Amino acid sequence: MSYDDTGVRCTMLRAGTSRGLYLEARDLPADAAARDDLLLRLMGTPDPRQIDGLGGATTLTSKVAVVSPSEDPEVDVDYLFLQLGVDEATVSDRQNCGNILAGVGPFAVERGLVPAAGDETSVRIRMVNSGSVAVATFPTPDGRVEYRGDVAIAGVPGTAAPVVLDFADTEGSATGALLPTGHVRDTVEGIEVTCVDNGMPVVLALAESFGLTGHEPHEQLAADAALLDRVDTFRRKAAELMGMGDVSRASVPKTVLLAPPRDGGQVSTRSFIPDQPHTSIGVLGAVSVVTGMLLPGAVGSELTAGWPQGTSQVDVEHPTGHLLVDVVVDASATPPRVVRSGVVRTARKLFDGTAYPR
Ligand code: NQM
Repeated sequence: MSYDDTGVRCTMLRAGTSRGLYLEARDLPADAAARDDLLLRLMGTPDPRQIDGLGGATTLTSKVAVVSPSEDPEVDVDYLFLQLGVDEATVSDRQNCGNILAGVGPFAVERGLVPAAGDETSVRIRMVNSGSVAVATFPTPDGRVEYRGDVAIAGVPGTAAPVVLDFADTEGSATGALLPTGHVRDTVEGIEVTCVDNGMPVVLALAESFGLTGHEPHEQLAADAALLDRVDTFRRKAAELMGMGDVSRASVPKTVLLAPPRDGGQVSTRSFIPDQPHTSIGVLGAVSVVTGMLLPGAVGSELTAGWPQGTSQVDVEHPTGHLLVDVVVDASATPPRVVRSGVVRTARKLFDGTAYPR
């Protein structure tokens, strides 16, 4: 079938601080190469402006969720995340996306893949990229998804209904281990790092190791070509230690630079995804950062000394505000174990209709 004439049924949602195209697997070609070609043409990739497609000229708005009913009785739907390039014709399934995940439950109810269950519906979602499961809970009064609400998240104007995400089995999502190098601390290019993967493989280093305060605005980091180059070389070397091989064309691992907080949070972060600075921070990226920091001896663990006792919520500062994550780690286990992780996001349906590839 040619999609050029018929187009393809597609929903666009803003989910967390990302925006994506949500499609049902049954509406797409079964062959992965044909599917990827169609998605690239829908998004308008490759083109730095994506002027002839639905992408928003950034990686955070060139994301796709492919959703299908699951054959596994333990979950409701399968969610495959695909990261499309902007100016390069790449489609990668090597990472999860916790922001796009926030739209999967509402999409599944909208499409009748999962029935609404009273005032609130919980959808069990398998993240196909890693095999791990998340439960998304959101309001569904009168059997319809309610996007309106009073929860504000940094990086998104206004307020919307909460989508609560609880993660399970995210340890080693892309690398097979919470500590992919086997150590809590390593040295890469003379810089002390902690490599950790609790949903997203990240390389943690102190911002001061890169001659930064860790409070620089996004625009300043984005304009610093020498820094971006250095971060990219650094993460490629770290990826080798993490057993990830050549990641020159992969969107993982991410680098996250840490600094003491300065806006009432518990840590300040500057993330690179993978070689451009993030305007905020990824969801699973932030979960992985906090997980790493909670391990004794890890880079950044010294910053946890003043963290309040009796709560597992951690306020992560990023260039455009705060992200609150909930992480419990059993650091006394060998190897350390994640007990719980979660986060609150919001989502909003932008359109539902037929999208035409170029
Ligand atoms: O870490 C960006 C985002 C992400 C990924 C990226 C994400 C996550 O902000 O779970 O959400 O790391 O490329 O959407």
